[in-house]
Amino acid sequence: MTTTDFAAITPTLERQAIELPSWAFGNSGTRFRVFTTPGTPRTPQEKIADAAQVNRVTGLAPTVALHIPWDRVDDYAALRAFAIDHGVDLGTINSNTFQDEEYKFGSLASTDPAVRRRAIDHHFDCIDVMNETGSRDLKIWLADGTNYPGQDDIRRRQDHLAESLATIYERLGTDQRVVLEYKFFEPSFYHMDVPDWGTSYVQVAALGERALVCLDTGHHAPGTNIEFIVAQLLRLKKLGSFDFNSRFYADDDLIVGAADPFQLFRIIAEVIRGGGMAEDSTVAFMLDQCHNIEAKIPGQIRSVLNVQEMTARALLIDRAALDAAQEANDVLGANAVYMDAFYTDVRPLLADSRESRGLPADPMTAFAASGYQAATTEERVGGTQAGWGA
Ligand code: PSV
Ligand code: MN
Repeated sequence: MTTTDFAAITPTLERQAIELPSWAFGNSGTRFRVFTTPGTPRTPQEKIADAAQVNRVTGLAPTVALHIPWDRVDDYAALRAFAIDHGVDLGTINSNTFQDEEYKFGSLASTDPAVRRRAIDHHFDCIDVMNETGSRDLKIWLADGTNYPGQDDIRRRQDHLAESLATIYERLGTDQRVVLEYKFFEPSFYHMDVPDWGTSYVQVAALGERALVCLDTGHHAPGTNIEFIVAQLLRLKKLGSFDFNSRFYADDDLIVGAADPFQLFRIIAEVIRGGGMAEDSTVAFMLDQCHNIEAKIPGQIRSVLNVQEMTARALLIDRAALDAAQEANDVLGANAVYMDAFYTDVRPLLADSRESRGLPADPMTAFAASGYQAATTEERVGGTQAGWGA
């Protein structure tokens, strides 16, 4: 790769924005143990302050997603002002209908009309929050489903879901969108009411233009060709957003690009091919991760850098050469063009480009040297550390 090649992809790289989830800064774990970390935020403000550190050293993460009720505050306009003061803004609002007793048998798809009403009202509350935070996207992920064959009527639940979503959609402002996330299993194991992109697509297509699919990279069966789903959703103009993370086995929520950087490259290559990184693209890129054993702020810094690195590599695919090889059915030639881009080490040029924008060449080292971690550890004494679920 020449510096001229790199200069050609710089405008796209400079536009790149990856939203951080507030919950990545709280404690998290498995059903075996949630380990705590000194200095973990206790409030939404402290989570936002930590997220702002990621943006300060990378310039890649200008917004923070909130989760309601985990990030409930009395004054959301004040929370937004706090965020802006720290150099970031608030982003997607995530609803939560999976932690109340009432939702044991589902929420928006529940058989019980009172439970559906409660879940719809919760989404209305989330839209009220969006109106105060200026958020564009409402993200819905549902734990709804069943554990046993015959437990409930699968077909009827789809109808309930459609009706509930339509009620929520109607309530959105004209510049607001809803993104519906799918997940193939867990916590329901026999069936999930939104298990796959097809179901999410069918449900959002019935709502209207401002209803789109959210693709969480960790929510597929092993071996699924996720880039194919990306291509199809972009083709259908229904790819709303990404929840990036990586997995070895299930919904591991590990650092994006850690388990399989080549898969991340292939996904981003397809995003670029489908116009998802064009200047007028409305596709939102977000992390949905938890840091169970590693330090959280560096974990998020590593994550956005992984996305940036694979984006740079994918942007370097020689499209003209690839097209020519594909048209000639030159199987190995086309594959070689694709792999050449994947094997390009973009790190030195990304470091230079960071420096030219007044950012540290090495964000991981810069954060470690900043003293922020030691200062917050000393400062954040007492109170209750935030966790996945609080
Ligand atoms: C649960 O699987 C989950 O990780 C979903 O991916 C949501 O996006 C996230 O929680 C936050 O609600
Ligand atoms: Mn997710």
